[in-house]
Amino acid sequence: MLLQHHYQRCSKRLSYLLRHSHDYISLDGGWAPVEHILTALRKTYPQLERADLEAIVAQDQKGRYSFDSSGSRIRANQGHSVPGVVIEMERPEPPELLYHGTASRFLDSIFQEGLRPMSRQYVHISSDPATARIVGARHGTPVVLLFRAGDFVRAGHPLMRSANGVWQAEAVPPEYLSVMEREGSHEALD
Ligand code: HQG
Repeated sequence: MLLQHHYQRCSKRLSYLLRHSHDYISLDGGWAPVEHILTALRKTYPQLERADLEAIVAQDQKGRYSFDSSGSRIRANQGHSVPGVVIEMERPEPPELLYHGTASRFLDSIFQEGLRPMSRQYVHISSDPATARIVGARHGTPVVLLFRAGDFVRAGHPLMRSANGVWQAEAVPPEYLSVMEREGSHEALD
C-alpha cells in the first residue's frame, strides 16, 4: 500500500495517463485497463496496490475518475486532450447562468474570439462562482465570467455535463459572456 500522503501526486500522474496519454486510453469511452494503469503507476510507486487506486478514485474531491461496472477498466470523467476520445455525456437543461473561471490576461482574447477549448476537447464551465474562481486562479489573477447558458442552449448550441458535474461546450461565442467579478471587485452583471 502507498502512504496517504503519496495519493495526491499519484492522482496527478493518474489524471495525466487517463486524459493526455495516447498509450492507455481507448477512444471509445476513454477507458484504460486497470492492470495497464497499475503497471504504469508502479514505475513511480512500486508499492502501489489496486486498493490504493480504489482509494484515490473514492477520495477524489472532484469525482475525476470512474471504474467501469466490471472494475477492470478506469477512466477520467472529463478533461481529455487526446483527440477522438468520446466520453458519453448527459445534455440536461442547464440553469440560466453558469460561470467560467479564467485569468485576467486572457480577457482581451476571450472577448474577441470567445472561449475555446485550448488544449482540451471542451471548454470547462462551472456551476458556481466559487469553483470558477479556483479554476481561474490556476492561471493567474482570477476573473469569473458569467455565461448565459440558457440563451446559449436555446440558440441551438450543444452544452453537455460530465459524469462529475462539469459543464462542457465546444466553444462559447463572446456574446454569451460578461465579466462578473475580477480582482476582488464585484462588477455589474453585464
Ligand atoms: C482560457 C481543472 C485566451 C480559459 C479545473 C482557461 C477545470 C482562452 C485556459 C479544468 C480562450 C485553458 C479545466 C481564448 C479559453 N483566448 N484564453 N479564446 N478561451 N481560454 O486548464 O477551464 O483539476 O485547459 O479561460 O477544475 O482552466 O484538472 O482549462 O483559462 O475543471 O480536474 O484558456 O481543469 O480540473 O486552461 O480548467 P485549461 P480550465 P482538474
